[in-house]
Amino acid sequence: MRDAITSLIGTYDVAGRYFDRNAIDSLKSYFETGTARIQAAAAINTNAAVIVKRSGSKLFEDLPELIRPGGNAYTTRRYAACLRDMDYYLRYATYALVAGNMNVLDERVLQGLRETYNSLGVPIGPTVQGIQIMKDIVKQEVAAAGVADTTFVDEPFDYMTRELSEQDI
Ligand SMILES: CCC1=C(C)/C(=C/C2=NC(=C\c3[nH]c(/C=C4\NC(=O)[C@H](C)[C@H]4CC)c(C)c3CCC(=O)O)/C(CCC(=O)O)=C2C)NC1=O
Repeated sequence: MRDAITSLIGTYDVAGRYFDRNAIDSLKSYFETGTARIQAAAAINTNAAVIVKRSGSKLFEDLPELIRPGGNAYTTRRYAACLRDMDYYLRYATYALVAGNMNVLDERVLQGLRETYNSLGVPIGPTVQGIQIMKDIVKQEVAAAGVADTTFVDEPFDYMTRELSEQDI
């Protein structure tokens, strides 16, 4: 699992080089955004259960067929599995935000996920929609916690969306 620092060191070490201007700039930006990333993590931790619940409710409101007979989240067990997945996405997005690097998402969340979903008939489009709904709710919470620019919060959610949506050719 890598974070912003270890991944930078890895890159420069492979080349046997000292940090150059680019490296210093990205280190600067990592440390400058540190407080905001930690504030975001704190806001998410405090509100995680509510964020998951609200994201699920909004998703099922937008796509009610998911929880009707024949829908993938129909039955209590599958409804709960869906919300549990949303909770995974939120928790790992928080780790990625703190790490300043998306590698944890590849290693712990996305590897083999599309195949699992396809084999269980879990629809990718609605899952992606759920992740995007959650992103918006998280950004509201982070803004409410006093973080002025919440743009950086997009990255892990957009990353998961992109990786999940990508089609094998
Ligand atoms: C930490 C990394 C990690 C992830 C991401 C993960 C996902 C994951 N979601 C699963 C199932 C599932 N995932 C969903 C999710 C949904 N169905 C919908 O209609 C919605 C669109 C969506 C919720 C947004 C459902 C309903 C199941 C159960 C499917 C079934 O068993 O028929 C399964 C199959 C095994 C199980 O049921 O536990 C896995 C592995 N597991 C992991 O360990």
